[in-house]
Amino acid sequence: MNRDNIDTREALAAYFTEAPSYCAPYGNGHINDTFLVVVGKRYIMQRMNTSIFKKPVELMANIVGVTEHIRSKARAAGGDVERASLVVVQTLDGKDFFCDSNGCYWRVYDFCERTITRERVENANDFYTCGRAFGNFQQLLADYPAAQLTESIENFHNTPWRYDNLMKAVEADAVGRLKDVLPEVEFARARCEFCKTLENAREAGTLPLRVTHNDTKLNNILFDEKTGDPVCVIDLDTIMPGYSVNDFGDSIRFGANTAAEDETDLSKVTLDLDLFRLYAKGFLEGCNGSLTEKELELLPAGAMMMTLECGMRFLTDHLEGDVYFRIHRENHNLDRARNQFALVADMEKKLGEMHRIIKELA
Ligand code: ADP
Ligand code: GN1
Ligand code: MG
Repeated sequence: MNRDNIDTREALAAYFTEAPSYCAPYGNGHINDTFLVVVGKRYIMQRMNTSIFKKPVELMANIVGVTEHIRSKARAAGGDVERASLVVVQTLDGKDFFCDSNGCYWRVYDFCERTITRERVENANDFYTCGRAFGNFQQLLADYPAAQLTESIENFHNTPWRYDNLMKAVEADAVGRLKDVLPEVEFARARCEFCKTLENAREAGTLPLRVTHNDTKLNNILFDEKTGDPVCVIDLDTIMPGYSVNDFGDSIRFGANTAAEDETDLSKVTLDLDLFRLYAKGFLEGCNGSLTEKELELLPAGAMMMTLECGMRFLTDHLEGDVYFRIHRENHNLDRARNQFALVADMEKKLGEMHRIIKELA
């Protein structure tokens, strides 16, 4: 649904006694319906995507727990407590979320002031600091009790499961689009074995599960508008036990692509190895020596895995009629899938180079 047509009135009344002076769609997330609301000060109001996040109550408990954990660490370190993590605003009757009469779940965060979001890496150094921030984020959560977290999306980064899902969508061909995407399906099929790399390592006991962010896109980090330093990691919906190499990999997928995620001129899509190096340097520093030998060895695979998996998810959604990711034009998910597969192909060529960089940095 177009965000302009979403009825925000009930939710606004649940949170504010006054009418807002401003309320409009905001940001470029693919999943939730995000609004910027001004009632005296600025807020981010989101209608949670409950067809994707099926347990919104537990999800909000995850977010409250994790944000408080991060804030207490910022407090102990004498950091910028106010902006260290998202601040969940309560409803007028003291709840962390609101369910409207249509069964839609809403939440409100304080707007993290004096920050900006970036859709692309504009300055190489920003990507280094972004790596540090995501590496450090993982460190901050290293002692978070994983048993207290509800898995917000099952099998989220289970790549073999994503592969099987793609094959089911191929089989069903629900909206008749298969005929136009046969080369893309073949591309995925040829990498069926590779999809199992991380799950195999996990089963062999060599790859540890950690509490990870799982959606480490550049636009899920807020940068200080003056200094450019990362201030706050956002989009905490997918914090779950996961693999460090996937958090590393998803940032590379999005930020070290020389083109935007949906660029249709595939000649522009390549892996920027300088950006790869900068992010890796920051991430390793942020992780502060906590990664095992095996994790270090699998960082390049993590980058390829997240890119291939994301491509397969876009392709699946295209075949299923665009029911998951928000699209802005016809064939948008197909464009995204082709783009991700082009990046995988380039990463495959640069795999040796990626390994050399990691070895050098570690
Ligand atoms: P999605 O899951 O749809 O990606 P996000 O939670 O990432 O939703 O929010 C979408 C965008 O809204 C972000 O990329 C960012 O630009 C902006 N945003 C979200 N929360 C805040 C906040 N607390 N302060 C400022 N901007 C925010
Ligand atoms: C979605 O929510 P957003 O836009 O930050 C998706 C990620 C994908 C990404 C691709 C919950 O991220 O997994 O990698 O799009 N989030 C969810 O851009 O599915
Ligand atoms: Mg987001």
